[in-house]
Amino acid sequence: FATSGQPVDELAVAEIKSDVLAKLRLAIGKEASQATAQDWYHAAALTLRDRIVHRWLTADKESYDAGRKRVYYLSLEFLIGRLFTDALNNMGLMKVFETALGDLGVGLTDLRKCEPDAALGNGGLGRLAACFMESMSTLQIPAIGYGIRYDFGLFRQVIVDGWQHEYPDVWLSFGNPWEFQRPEVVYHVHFGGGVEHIDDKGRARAVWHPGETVQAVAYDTPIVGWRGQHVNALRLWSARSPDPLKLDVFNSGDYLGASAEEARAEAICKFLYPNDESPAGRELRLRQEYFFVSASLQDLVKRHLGSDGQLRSLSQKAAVQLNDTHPSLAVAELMRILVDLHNFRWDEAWKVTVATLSYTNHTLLPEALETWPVELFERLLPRHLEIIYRINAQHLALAEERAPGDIDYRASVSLIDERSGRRVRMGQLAFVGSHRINGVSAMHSDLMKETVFHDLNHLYPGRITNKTNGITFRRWLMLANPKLTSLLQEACGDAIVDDPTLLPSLESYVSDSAFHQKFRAVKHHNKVQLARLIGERMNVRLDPAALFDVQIKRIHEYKRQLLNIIEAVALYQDMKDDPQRDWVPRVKIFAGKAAASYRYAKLIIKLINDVAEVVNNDAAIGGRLKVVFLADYNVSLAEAIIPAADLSEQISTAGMEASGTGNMKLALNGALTIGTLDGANIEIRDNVGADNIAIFGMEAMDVMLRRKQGLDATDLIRRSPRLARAIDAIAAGAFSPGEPGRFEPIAHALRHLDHYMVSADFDSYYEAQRGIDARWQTVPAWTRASILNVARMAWFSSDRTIREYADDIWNVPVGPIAATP
Ligand code: DL6
Repeated sequence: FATSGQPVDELAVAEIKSDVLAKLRLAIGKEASQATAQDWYHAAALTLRDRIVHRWLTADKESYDAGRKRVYYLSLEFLIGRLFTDALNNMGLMKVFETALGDLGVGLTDLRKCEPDAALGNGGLGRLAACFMESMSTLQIPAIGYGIRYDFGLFRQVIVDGWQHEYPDVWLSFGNPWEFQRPEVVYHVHFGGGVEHIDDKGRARAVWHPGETVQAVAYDTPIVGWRGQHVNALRLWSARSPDPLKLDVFNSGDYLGASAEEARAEAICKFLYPNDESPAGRELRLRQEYFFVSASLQDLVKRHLGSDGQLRSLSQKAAVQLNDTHPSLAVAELMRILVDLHNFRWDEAWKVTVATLSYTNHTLLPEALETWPVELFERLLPRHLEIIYRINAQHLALAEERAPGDIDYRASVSLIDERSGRRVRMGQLAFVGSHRINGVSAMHSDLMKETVFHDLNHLYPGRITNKTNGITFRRWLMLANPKLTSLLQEACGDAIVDDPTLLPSLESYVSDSAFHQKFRAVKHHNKVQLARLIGERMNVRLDPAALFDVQIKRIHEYKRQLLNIIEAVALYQDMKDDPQRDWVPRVKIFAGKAAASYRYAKLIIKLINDVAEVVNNDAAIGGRLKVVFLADYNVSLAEAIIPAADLSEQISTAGMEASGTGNMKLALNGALTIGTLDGANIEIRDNVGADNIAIFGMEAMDVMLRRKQGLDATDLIRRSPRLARAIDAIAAGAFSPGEPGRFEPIAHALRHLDHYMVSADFDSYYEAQRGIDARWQTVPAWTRASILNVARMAWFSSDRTIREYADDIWNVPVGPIAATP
C-alpha cells in the first residue's frame, strides 16, 4: 500500500492490537485461537469503525451548530465495493493496521478479501455516486447519500460453457460491520387508495387515503473523506411491513398467507434491479423509486424542521441532487409535502421545490429514458398523478405563451407522452422541477440541448449546465496502484496524494530513461499480478510482456464489445495467413455483465468465449493472441485489472456514451486509449493531447446522418474483405462448430441493421489497432505516451467535479483538503 514506506508509531500499533483482540472477544465472542478469517476481518473493521465514528459525530455536530447547508444525494445505486482499505487509507491507518494485524498473525491482503463487494449498482452511474460520496467527505461538504439497502446487489455472474448465468449476490450473509441500523428512524410510505378533495375552512385541500403502507427503516454507513477530516453518512432504506405477521391467519394454519404482507413490503428492497420484462417487475421498480424518494424527503424535511422550524427556507439549507430520473418523483412528493401537509400555496411550494432540486442526466438512449404508464401511476400514486397534471398544466401554459398555437412544441415538452398510450415522462418531470440540469461530459451536455431536451432548453434557458464526471484518485490510483503512487510521490513529491494538480510536474520525466524504466517496472509488476489472477481463475497462461488490451464495462451493443471481438477474429485470421510476421503479442481482456433479460448482449458474451476457446488453443498463432473473458466483474476486479492495462478500449458508437468513467481510471493508470470521439473521451483527448490517444471512427453527427440515410451495411462489407471474412467465419460456425447457426443473429445484424455502426467503423478501428501495434514496438515512444497520460489526468479527479457542483448547482462552500493527517 502507498503508505508502506512510512515509519510506524509503536504505541498506535499496540493500541490497535489490543482493540482488535477486545473486539474479537466482546463483539464476536471468540478467542484469537478460534477466530476464522471472517472473524478477524469483522474485528478489524469494527476497530477501524470506532475511530471513524468519533470523527463522524464531531463533523455532524459542527455542521449543525454552524447551520451549514447540506447536500442530499438521491440515488437508486451506490456501487461502493469494499470499504475496509478505502477507510484505512483515508484515515491514514493503513500501515498501523498492517503492522498490528501482522503481529497477530493476520495478513491485511487476505483480510481484505473477506469483505464482500457491496454491489448496490449496475455500473457507471452507481460508481459515480460512490466516488462523489467520497469526494464530498473529502471536501468537507455536509452531505447524506440516500438509497436502498438491497438484500441482494447486482447479480453474481457465472460463466458456464461460455454463457452468462445469474445468481443472487448474497453480500449480507456474514453481517455488515460498516452499517448502523437505526430502528428508531422509521417512516411510513404509502401506496394506492384514493384522493378526497375537501373544503377546509374555505380552502380546497386534497387528502390522500392510501390503500397500503410500508415502513422504511434507516441503515447508516459512514463515508470517510481523505485524511479523515470529515465523515458523511450513506443512509440506505430497508422496507418492512407495519403488520409483519397476521396472527389470526397464522393460527388458522395458513403460514404463508400470514406473512404475505411482509413479503410484499420486503420485495421492495430485495434486489437491485427487478427484471422489467414483466408488468409485476415494472411495478416493483416504481414502488422502489417512490419508497426511497418518500422516505428520504420525509427524513430531510424533518431534519430541516428540527433546525429551522419552517420549510420556506428549505432551499437555503438543503440541496437535493437527483441522480438520473429514478428519484424524479421527488418533484411531485416535495410538492405534496409542502401543499398537502404543510399548507403551502401552490406557487410558493413550486418556488421552494425548484430551488431545492437539481437533476443529473446520464443517458440520451431513448430506451433508457424512463416513462411510466399513467394507469400504473393512477393505481399506485393517485395523488402524485394529480400533482403532475397540475405541474403540467402550468408548464404547458408557459409553452403556449412561448410558442402560441404550436401543438408539436407542447406535445414535445409535455410531462405526458401521448404517442402510444399515455405515459409520464420522468426526465421531463425532473427537468421542469429542477433549477439546474446537468449532463456528465461536455459533448453529452451539448447533445442534451440539441436532442432530447431541445425544446425544454428553449422554454427554460440557462438551466442546462455541464459537469464532466470524475473519479476519486484515492481509490483508483492510491489503493488500486500503490506502486505507481509511490513512484509519483518520488517524482512529484508527497503532496501529490493531497493535490492531484501537482501531477503535471511528472512531465519533466518524459525523456528520462531511468524514470522510464521504473515506470515500466511498475506496469510490469501489475501485469504479473493480473496474469496470476487470470491463471488461477481461468487456467489460461498469459505473457506479461504482451500488450494487455482491456475492455471492462457493462455488455451493451452501443459499447461495442462486438467491434472488439470481430477485430480479434480478423487479427487471428491475418496471423494465420502470415504466421512469420512479427505480430505484437496481445491479450484481449473482457469483463462485464449483461442485463439478465438482454439476450443479444448475452450472445455477445458467448461469442467472446467461443472465440477465446478457438484462438487460445490454436498452436498456429504461437500464443500471440489470447482472449479472456473474466467472470463476475465488480469494483474489486476493476481495481485489479485497471493498473495492469496497456490499452483502454473506449469504442462506443459516437454520441451514445454519456461520459464514461472507466476511460478516466484507465488513462490515470497509464493505459493509452483507443476510442471514438464520444463522451469524456473528447475531454481526455483535449487533456492528454491528440498524439497520446488513438481516435478512430465516425463522429456523432456522421452517425446521425448515416442513420437518417437508412442502414444496410451490405455494400460497405463488400468493400472490406477483412470484415467480410471475419463475419463469414462467425456466421458459418467457425467458432461454434457444434451449432453453426448460433451467431447468425449477430451476422445478420452486422450485415443489415448495423444500428451501432460496428461494420461502418470496422476498417477505421482495425487501422487504429495496427497503429497501436506500431507504437507498442517503439518502447520509449509508448512509455512516453503512457507517462503523459498519467501526468495530464489531474482534471478528472471527482474532487474537481464536486467543486463544480458545489459552486454552480448546490451553492455550498467547500472545505480545504487538509494537508496534514
Ligand atoms: O455518468 C455516469 C455514467 C456515464 O459515465 C456513462 O457514460 C453512462 O452510460 C451511465 N449512464 C447510466 C444510465 N443508464 N443507462 N443507460 O448508467 O452513467
